[in-house]
Amino acid sequence: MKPMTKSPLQIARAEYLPKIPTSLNGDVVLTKGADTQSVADQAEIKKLFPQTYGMPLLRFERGVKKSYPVKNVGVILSGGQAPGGHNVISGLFDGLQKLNPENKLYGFLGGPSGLVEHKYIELTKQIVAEYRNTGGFDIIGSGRTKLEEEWQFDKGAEICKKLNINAIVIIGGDDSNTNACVLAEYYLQKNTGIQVIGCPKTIDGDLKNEMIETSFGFDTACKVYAELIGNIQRDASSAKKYWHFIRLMGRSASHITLECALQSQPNICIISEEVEAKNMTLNNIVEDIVKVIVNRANFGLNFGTILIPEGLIEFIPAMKKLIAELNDLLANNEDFNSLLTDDVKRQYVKAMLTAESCQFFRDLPKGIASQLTLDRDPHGNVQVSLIETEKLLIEMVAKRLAQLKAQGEYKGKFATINHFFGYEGRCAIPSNFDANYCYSLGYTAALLISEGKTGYMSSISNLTAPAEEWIAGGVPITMMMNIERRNGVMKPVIQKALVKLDGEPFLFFSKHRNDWADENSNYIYPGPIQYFGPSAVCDQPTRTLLLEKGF
Ligand code: FBP
Repeated sequence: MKPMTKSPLQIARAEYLPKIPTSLNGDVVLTKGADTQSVADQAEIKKLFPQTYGMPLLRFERGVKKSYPVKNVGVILSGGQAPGGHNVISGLFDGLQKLNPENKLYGFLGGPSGLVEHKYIELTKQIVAEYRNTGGFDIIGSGRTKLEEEWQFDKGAEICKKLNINAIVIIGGDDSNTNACVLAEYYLQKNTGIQVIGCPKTIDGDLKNEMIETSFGFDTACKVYAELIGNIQRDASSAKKYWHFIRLMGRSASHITLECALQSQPNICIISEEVEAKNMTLNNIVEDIVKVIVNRANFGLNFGTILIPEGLIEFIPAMKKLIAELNDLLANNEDFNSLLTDDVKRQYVKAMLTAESCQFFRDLPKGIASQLTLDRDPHGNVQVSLIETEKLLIEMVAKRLAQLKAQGEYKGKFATINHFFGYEGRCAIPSNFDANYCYSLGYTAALLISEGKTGYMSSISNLTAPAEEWIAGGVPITMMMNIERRNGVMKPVIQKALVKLDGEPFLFFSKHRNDWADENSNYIYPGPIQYFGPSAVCDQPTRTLLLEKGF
């Protein structure tokens, strides 16, 4: 037997032809909808974006043949990986080729810094072919450099001029698309002739609104995590000896955790947005968990699953205050950075905090306290993916159960295993949904560029219908904006979508969670993503999307 260079699935997947809306399957015509307004702070946003504010919604429909001007395009992958990024690029490449075979596509390397530092490659048919329907962002790499300063925009314009690039596509989350909008406005004001188009990416699922139904990657990542949770639940109910504390990625919003709960029906699932709304303390959360553990123990069930969103700690009021103080304290603090050991760092921090935060910091397990003082991300925020909240909860729950045992109120056994699922799903082979969605987003971006549009986000809607019935178009990015305080400064930004506590996905969950917590087994085992087979198995969108659309 020869060593393999590709798995059988990789080979089969390379041949997959993404499904696209029927309207894109031939010649198209662009129709304009109503003029738009930003979601809030209209007067301020209009003032900041005089050229791109208020543009109409756009939609592509079946039309007649038309010739399009030559366009050279540069594409950037920005931020964390999300399954389907390569298909956005394949769709963009194919769209550009179809609209005018002389069009060229360049990829800026390593994220937004590639544009500023003039690092790029030309994306050819052969290169793109290697990456069709694959996970990852390795075709050109990604990065978290923020594009927000004029000198960066000017450096970008310089390379675009040199390569004769007419448009830039930024594939990113809310922050990257905010920057795309600022860039579009700047290039228009400076008359550079460079268009900017955004594409909604992030596994976190928090870039969504009335017009953008979901961000790409959320579907695949949640399906991967839900499979793993289901497998753990089967193991838990077979071995009957462990409580599994499972932390799930998602930075601040709990969409991933909620979706995984809807798919797998764990015994306990914490939703950060609810914790904040109810003003819950860490102890309240621990008490809720303990109640379920004690009840199940009364039925002889000393096992179960608990889902924890990675952003949880930032939604607990006292922790939020502590983190805000730490963020300020650690921002460019040379003294702190020169300290050598964790112990010395903790002592230094304690001396600088307010009395209330200092007490809270002291009560935390040492490991967690140290993790809170780790390096911040480029936006100055704590890197929540590095904080092991699941271990914090295990420690606190164990303490409380020991007290109850001493009082004779708990007779069970508490053995635990902790997990963190994040990186396992970010580069997974995209599900059919994400493969089709991403390809359609890229293809639509090519159309928007060829139509001369700028400041738009590529949009595909009607996503709970079969792909053929999806609707392709463009949404002005200014429409999604409002003014928010970021790092102490009021800024125009795309509104981040948190879990809505009056939204159908959360309401469904809260209606059923008590049944999932009790002594009867209600686990669901979603199994691995299926790429080939019946549509009911292979093409289902997320439960979140289905519930939001009234299914
Ligand atoms: P994006 O918002 O850039 O898509 O990234 C999302 C995410 O996967 C979060 O869920 C997670 O907290 C973060 O990236 C981790 O980032 P990194 O891998 O850079 O540490």
